[in-house]
Amino acid sequence: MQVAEAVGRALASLGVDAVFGLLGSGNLTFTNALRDAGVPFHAARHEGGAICMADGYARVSGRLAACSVHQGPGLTNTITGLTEAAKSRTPLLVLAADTPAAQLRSNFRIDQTGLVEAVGAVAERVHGPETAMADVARAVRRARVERRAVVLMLPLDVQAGECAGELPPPLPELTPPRPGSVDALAALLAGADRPAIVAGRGAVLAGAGPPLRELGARCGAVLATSAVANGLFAGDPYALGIAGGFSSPTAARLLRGADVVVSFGAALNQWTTRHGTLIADGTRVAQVDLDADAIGAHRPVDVGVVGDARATAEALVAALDDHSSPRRTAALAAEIAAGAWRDDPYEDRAAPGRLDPRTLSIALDEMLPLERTVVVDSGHFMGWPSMYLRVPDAQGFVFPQAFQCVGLGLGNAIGAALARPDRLTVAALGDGGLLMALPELETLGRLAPDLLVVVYDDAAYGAEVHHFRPLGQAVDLAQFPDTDFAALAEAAGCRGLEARSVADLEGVREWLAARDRPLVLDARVDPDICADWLEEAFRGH
Ligand SMILES: Cc1ncc(C[n+]2csc(CCOP(=O)(O)OP(=O)(O)O)c2C)c(N)n1
Ligand SMILES: [Mg+2]
Repeated sequence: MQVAEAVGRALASLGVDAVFGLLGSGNLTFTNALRDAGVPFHAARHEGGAICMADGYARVSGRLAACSVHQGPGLTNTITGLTEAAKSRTPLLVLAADTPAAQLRSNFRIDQTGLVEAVGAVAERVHGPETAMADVARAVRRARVERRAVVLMLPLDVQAGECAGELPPPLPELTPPRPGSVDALAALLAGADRPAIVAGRGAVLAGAGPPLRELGARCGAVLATSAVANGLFAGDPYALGIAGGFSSPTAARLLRGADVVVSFGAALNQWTTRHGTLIADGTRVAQVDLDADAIGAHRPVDVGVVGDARATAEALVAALDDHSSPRRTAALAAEIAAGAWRDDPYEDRAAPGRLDPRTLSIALDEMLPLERTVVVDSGHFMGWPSMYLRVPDAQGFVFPQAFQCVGLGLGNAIGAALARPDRLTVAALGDGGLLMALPELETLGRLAPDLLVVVYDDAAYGAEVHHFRPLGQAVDLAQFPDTDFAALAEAAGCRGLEARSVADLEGVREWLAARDRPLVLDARVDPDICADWLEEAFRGH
């Protein structure tokens, strides 16, 4: 059998669940083989969109997604989204054709390995017909076990070779190293008066939600997440939501009041701690992470445990008394329940013909079904959907911000929507972010997943305007004439709706009843309303 075909079949049998990509001569044969083996292929219009779709699909489904690209430019077009996936530790595969080693003068030739390693992805390769199946198995295993974005290079001459197509026998399942001892951490929690647990992406990837909830009950902790892990503790009466710039005043106060803070798979970086201000002086801090070098990287910690978040949480549950802690009182639960963002009073400051982004977000939160996946792009607007749109669980929130890159939201949302067709996907984008991802508007119209795009449209790179205007700098280079997103949407086969008032949002309600095509809601927000968290975020610059 041809290597290309055998590779496609092998990837399907190793659990690749969906493939996103853009076809060229170098990746057509193995992609066809994958499709023939029953793995659905979704065509993007730019490889930069395809990689984001694979990322969003993987984040929401927890299954292995792949992105199939042509050699050379097909791969370079993925690099920004690949960087995000690598930094976010999304387990995924990029299947990249590659120029034959001997074709020194090919136009397509670049150092593909050097390129992807430079952005933190793992470079793997199908070395030859004899090793092809072992090479594929190794790439899949590294993506899964190491939780990494792996790029599997497939040189054209190797793809054209012949091989038997038999996979090596499966390796045993790996269990992450169990922490040698959690005694010090268990003692710290047992002795705490007001502990707080902060869970991050490592906890989501490990599936640590249930044991962390139980641990919280046993030690009496309040529960919070970093922004990327939003939703992990949804529904728990002692869950504060997001720790960091997006924390509600109540959440921030309770976090500052903690005497012990334990992070599970969260970096405790400037965002999660608001430049350290959410952790009061004298608070004892512990950190659990799979990577030793993540522990203490952003701030000093008193106790460090190298271990998987779920395994460590389970070990701690076993080490603590098997009854709920009296530290969790009804009064505390009531205080938390009353302290969500949506109950925080604010003054609607929108100019006529414009929406206050808070009013917009709250109205949408009430209108949209709770079974939803919220995907948030990067920009000044990004706090509003993160703070005001409730999510049902951690899979219901996609926050591709590890590279702090604008423009990844639409692709992530399309991938997320395909992974969870049972939920409405809500893509919260800025006008700048949507225009950056514009090729995928065609993909959105063509694939027509159950998806609502909300454009927080200030006709500007608002983050830059709000950052630099107060400093007395000219900001006109970051401001633009209005874009008619509703018309663009209709042209691409979606529905389009412009909203300048809460009354205009009735159109969303009408769309919800039909939901026949994706809707792009061009929400004309007041460009002069600046988010409080932004000032905080810029303090580090
Ligand atoms: C790829 C990329 N280019 C530039 C930036 C710098 N940047 C950060 S936010 C932002 C503005 C994004 O505009 P928009 O999507 O409209 O959101 P807004 O800030 O207006 O809410 C820019 C240009 C970035 N983070 N990523
Ligand atoms: Mg904008």
